[in-house]
Amino acid sequence: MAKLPVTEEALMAKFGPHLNVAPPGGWNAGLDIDKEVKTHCCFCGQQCGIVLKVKDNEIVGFEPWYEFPFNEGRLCPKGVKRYLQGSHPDRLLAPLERDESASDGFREVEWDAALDRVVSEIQRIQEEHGADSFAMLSGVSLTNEKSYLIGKFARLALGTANLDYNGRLCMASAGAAAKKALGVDRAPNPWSDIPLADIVFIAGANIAECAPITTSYIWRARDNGAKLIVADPRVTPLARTADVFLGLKIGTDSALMGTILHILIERDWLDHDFIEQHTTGFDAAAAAVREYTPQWGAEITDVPASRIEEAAELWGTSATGMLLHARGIEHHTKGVENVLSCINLGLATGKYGKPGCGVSTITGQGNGQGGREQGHKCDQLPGNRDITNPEHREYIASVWGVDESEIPGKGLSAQEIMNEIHAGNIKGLLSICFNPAVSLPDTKFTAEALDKLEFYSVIDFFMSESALHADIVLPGSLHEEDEGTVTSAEGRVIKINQAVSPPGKARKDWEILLDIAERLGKKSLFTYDNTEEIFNEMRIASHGGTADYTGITWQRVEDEMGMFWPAPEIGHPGTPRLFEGGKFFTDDGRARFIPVSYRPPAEVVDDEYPIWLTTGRVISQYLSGTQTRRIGPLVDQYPEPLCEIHPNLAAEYGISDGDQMTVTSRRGSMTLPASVVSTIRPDTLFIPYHWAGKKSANQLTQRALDPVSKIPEYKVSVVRIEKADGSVAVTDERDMELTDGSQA
Ligand SMILES: Nc1nc2c(c(=O)[nH]1)N[C@H]1C(S)=C(S)[C@@H](COP(=O)(O)OP(=O)(O)OC[C@H]3O[C@@H](n4cnc5c(=O)[nH]c(N)nc54)[C@H](O)[C@@H]3O)O[C@H]1N2
Ligand SMILES: Nc1nc2c(c(=O)[nH]1)N[C@H]1C(S)=C(S)[C@@H](COP(=O)(O)OP(=O)(O)OC[C@H]3O[C@@H](n4cnc5c(=O)[nH]c(N)nc54)[C@H](O)[C@@H]3O)O[C@H]1N2
Ligand code: SF4
Ligand SMILES: [Mo]
Repeated sequence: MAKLPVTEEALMAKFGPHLNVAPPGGWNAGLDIDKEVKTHCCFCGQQCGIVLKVKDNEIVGFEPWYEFPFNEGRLCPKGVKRYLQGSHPDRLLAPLERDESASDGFREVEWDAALDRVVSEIQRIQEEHGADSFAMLSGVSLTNEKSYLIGKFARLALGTANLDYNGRLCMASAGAAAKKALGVDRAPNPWSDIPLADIVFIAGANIAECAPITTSYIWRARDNGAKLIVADPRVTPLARTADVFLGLKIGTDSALMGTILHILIERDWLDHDFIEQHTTGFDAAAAAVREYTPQWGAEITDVPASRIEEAAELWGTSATGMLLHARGIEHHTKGVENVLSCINLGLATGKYGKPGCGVSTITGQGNGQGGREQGHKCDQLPGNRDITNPEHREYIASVWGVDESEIPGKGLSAQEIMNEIHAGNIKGLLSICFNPAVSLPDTKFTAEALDKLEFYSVIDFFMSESALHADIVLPGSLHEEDEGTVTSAEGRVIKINQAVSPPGKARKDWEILLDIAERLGKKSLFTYDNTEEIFNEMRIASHGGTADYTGITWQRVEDEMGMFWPAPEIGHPGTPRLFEGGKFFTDDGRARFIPVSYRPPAEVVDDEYPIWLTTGRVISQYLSGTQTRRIGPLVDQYPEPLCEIHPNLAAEYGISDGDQMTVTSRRGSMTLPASVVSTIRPDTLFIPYHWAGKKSANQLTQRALDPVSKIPEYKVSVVRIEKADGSVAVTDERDMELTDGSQA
């Protein structure tokens, strides 16, 4: 049964996205303000410091926060415009219940009625189909406190094993690889080490657009004489300045890194002392790349052999170096192997535990780091503990005051949950801070799955595309409407401060969860009066785990403008640089080389689908776009998805810049304007994924998963293309009515 009772147009007219172009009260609002609040940007994992200006419980502007050490006042376009999401006309102000007879599909209900319905549906479904038939999905734009609370809530209040989070789509490959090889999942070095590196190697990361403030660290390294290597199928803004650009074929990173390891071994650009004293498994890793000659590497990756040799020489002969990678190498069915192949390069040359060294993922979401430690992953308990480990379970059970047997076992990962919903085995879902209708691969499949749910409830502050499928929508809190901590890409725990209170009948996310827990009869396990109490319990729960927050207090985080975990006891200074003295977090203290052999992606080009497609981001839009597609100046900067295509390929199909083109994969088809650029490989297209419906790149992507991290292969699909006639009807959000925000 399709659940949307009314037309897309009616829903959009009511719920947007509409655009906000000015603060409440107009542009003069900032002159006379009530207070300034030092906090952090609500978007990416850089977590730049920012000062929000508040008047009459509305955010009316911002100032740079120059003292905050990470960004020293700098902000990217999203940070500059973030304040326009507060007081937005689309803000959800009351609980909504699906109503087939309402013209826009939903009617407002009181909190009691909404929560009673949620709880009665949870109980009905679990009684009929078992506890695990009700699943929960969460997200890491949420604070550490909320992440921890959700892990406990799902296991003890819902009693389900099936809890997972949107980091599964993001850092899961990097995390799995780092834990395997190094015993811990965190950036090894703080960003202040980047300017100390002699070589900076960027693999599959569009730093200037997706981690914009990191760019300034790389400029500082350049000023100090560092060389730059970039591996990317596109000449990204930073790649334009690289000493060595490796414009590889998508899906071939482990072949590239394996070839570099082969060359390091052949030329003896190795740190033998480090390998001997601090690692195991070198011989097996070396054996795996024995045949990976530069010629072989060139054939697989389509990068000239001499250029791979140049990269190997720069990396192998530099005393210090940092390799920074992101989703470009991680969003693959071999995402974990790709990351391991990078870690092997760091270990082989001894680039760990020292200033200016380290192989590091660039964490994506705002709390992508902290959120992946506090136990809302399907296989995890707080402190980055393992839910299948009996000792770990016993410890967390003692903190929670329950019997170990009351904690469910390992559940399904995010995409697997959606697969089981589609198969009819999971019947109910509560999601918070996750927009699977846009962000999961194969959107047609996801929409079908959401419509099969017997009951679906969403906690969000805007009507996300997923929420349009919900039975009950609960208005939660924006970043600036609550306080708590997040942990930035560097591993720095920082404080989010509340600037305004939730408007209308909207409530803080954690209070909503506490109310549901109470109605499920679990009040005694969730007795927090404020989020600091949740944090303090989380510190105890993390004690003895790898992500140990014991010595981190809210007060110290504020006073010191952030603290790096681990801080295993009170008074501990925190740990900005991991692995000093070559001590890793594995049982024997040694890092593990893991052998990596190249294998092709899940889909490869053929006669029917002869062109590679990759997907990713642009600077002015953020993730599934629920927030940034509502902010006028950001939409102006990049209003709709464009398909990047090389001039040679475009010419082959008679496509000119701006022409509509149709891109078709085995999953679906979309028509969008071509952006003819010479900065992309001639055999590959790139489409940013921040839009919904007919503009969603995930109409084309596939559900193939990495067997270990369960991350989808967003970065490799195969497609065919054709020029479309110019008159394709697509709902264009820019046509929506503009507002100056004063109507909110
Ligand atoms: N503006 C903006 N910034 C963001 C976000 C956002 O949505 N918008 N999201 C945040 C989040 S959650 C994340 S995860 C990060 C993501 O940050 P990034 O990973 O840097 O961003 P992506 O655009 O997903 O992909 C990065 C690069 O991978 C390249 N690539 C594609 N396929 C391959 C391949 O097979 N091999 C290699 N080596 N490269 C490949 C693409 O060309 C692209 O330049 O950004 C964070 N910051
Ligand atoms: N094709 C393709 N698809 C991709 C990717 C790609 O590169 N290509 N990248 C993947 C990656 S790396 C990521 S991280 C995912 C992201 O995918 P999602 O996590 O689904 O994207 P978000 O836009 O962050 O969705 C979060 C939802 O939570 C809401 N929200 C944000 N903050 C809060 C909060 O504090 N409280 C509450 N209650 N709600 C909140 C937002 O309004 C939004 O509706 O997308 C993935 N999808
Ligand atoms: S770099 Fe990230 S955290 Fe900093 S302003 Fe931009 S989006 Fe916000
Ligand atoms: Mo991400």
